[in-house]
Amino acid sequence: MRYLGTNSVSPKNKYADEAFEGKIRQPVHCDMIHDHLDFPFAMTVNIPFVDTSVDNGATEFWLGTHFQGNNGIKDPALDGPWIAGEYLEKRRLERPPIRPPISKGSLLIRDMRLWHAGIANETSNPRIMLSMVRPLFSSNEASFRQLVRQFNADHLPRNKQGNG
Ligand SMILES: O=C(O)CCC(=O)C(=O)O
Repeated sequence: MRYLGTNSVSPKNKYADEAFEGKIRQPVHCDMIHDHLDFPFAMTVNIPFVDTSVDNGATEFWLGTHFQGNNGIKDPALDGPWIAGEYLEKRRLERPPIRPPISKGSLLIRDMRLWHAGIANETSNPRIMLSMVRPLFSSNEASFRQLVRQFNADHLPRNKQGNG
């Protein structure tokens, strides 16, 4: 479990409080700052503890972006998982983001690579949401090690491929 009580990437980063009234929106990001694998490898589960709506900052989702994840498109000027503006603007023209209302207690399960952002809460009631990231494979599973070997073979120079 990453946090309970606010809903942001990390309590340490400056966008941690967008769940409360009057805060700024998060930059668009995928979960986790490391480069992503090219296949589904982790899921995020969100459970809002209050009904979410556009007014209280319902999360913005960029559908279809999980196929790309964050590979090579993080903003190098910012210290974080944030997607660079040029990629956001390109994607916005292809398929703009959505902000669906989500009922309290719903389970929202998404590929961890999906671009998303928490939005400023315009109400005086905190928008509380539980957020958990779970791997889809155990790192001991042969099938997972095979996928990582294949990924490395496709993406890394031969001297950096290791044994997977
Ligand atoms: O505050 C939000 O709605 C988004 C939180 C978030 O970035 C996450 O759960 O990974």
